[in-house]
Amino acid sequence: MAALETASPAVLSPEQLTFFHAQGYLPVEGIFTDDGLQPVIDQITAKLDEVAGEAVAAGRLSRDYAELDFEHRLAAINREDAQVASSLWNSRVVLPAFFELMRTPRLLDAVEQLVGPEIIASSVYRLRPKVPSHHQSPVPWHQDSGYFEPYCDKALVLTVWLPLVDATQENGCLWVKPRGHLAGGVVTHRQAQGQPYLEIAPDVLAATAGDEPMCVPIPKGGCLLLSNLTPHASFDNRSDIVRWSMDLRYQSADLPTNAPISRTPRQRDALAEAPVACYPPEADFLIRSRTRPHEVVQSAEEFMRLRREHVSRPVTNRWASTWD
Ligand SMILES: O=C(O)CCC(=O)C(=O)O
Repeated sequence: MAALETASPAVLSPEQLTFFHAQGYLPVEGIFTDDGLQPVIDQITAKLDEVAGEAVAAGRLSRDYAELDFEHRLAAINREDAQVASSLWNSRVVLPAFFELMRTPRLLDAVEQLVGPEIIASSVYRLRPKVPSHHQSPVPWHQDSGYFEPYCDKALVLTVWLPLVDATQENGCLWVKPRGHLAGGVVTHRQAQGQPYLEIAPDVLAATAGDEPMCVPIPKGGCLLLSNLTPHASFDNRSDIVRWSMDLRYQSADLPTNAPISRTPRQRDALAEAPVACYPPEADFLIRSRTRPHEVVQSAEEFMRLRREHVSRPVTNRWASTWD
């Protein structure tokens, strides 16, 4: 007798799902508990101890500001040395606590409602310490698919953007262009001047389908879900605290992926023309599965190993950017 499949609990209501598909974004409260976020904050703090200690030893920083709390410490450090924040930005930091965060059951239940039950954690997960007055803090308008392989433009690669402090308009919450994902694909991007980012030029953004851009504040414990075609940006942090956040991404295992998963001959044929992954530079992994349960990554050590040992491959350079 076939085993009865137990459905994962529905976290998103039918109204929330309709909103996401119609608007291209969805703010969701109460996905993460303080207990779930604290190990991430503790490990970031330990990493900050390390890099601040190095900056003090190198004479770039007068002291490590360890007496200040998570929200204020890096802001104070940054007033003396911008390199510390830069060293924590983006994919440079991979911590074991990220793994448990990425597989938070309530989050994966919500993700499953959007990408299906065979879930790949995309390689593109980022830590973002958005420090007041730091040159890397503003992120220009873009669609995440601008960075991915064109082959994956039409599929959903879901972004889960989550703040580790309350994200407000003052400290630099994300701005979205509602319904901009209905433009029909990826609009033209260009390399932003003097920044390691792609951007949609103002005239292209204005001509793109959708409504007036709006800021989406998210309280700690919540997240903002975005489609890979939804234009979004974030601007200066005008507060005196650091807007710490992470962005995680998930996709179906039916899409191209460099995660070491098995495929049926039919699945392989369907991907015969596909690139090696939607984002080949970094390592994807299987995070939830009913059909390949033994291939799901189960430990932070394995997650760290995949990241460390991955052989980077370039992504198609469709915007003629020159930073590679
Ligand atoms: O966190 C930010 O300020 C920008 C995040 C972003 O653009 C993204 O997750 O794609």
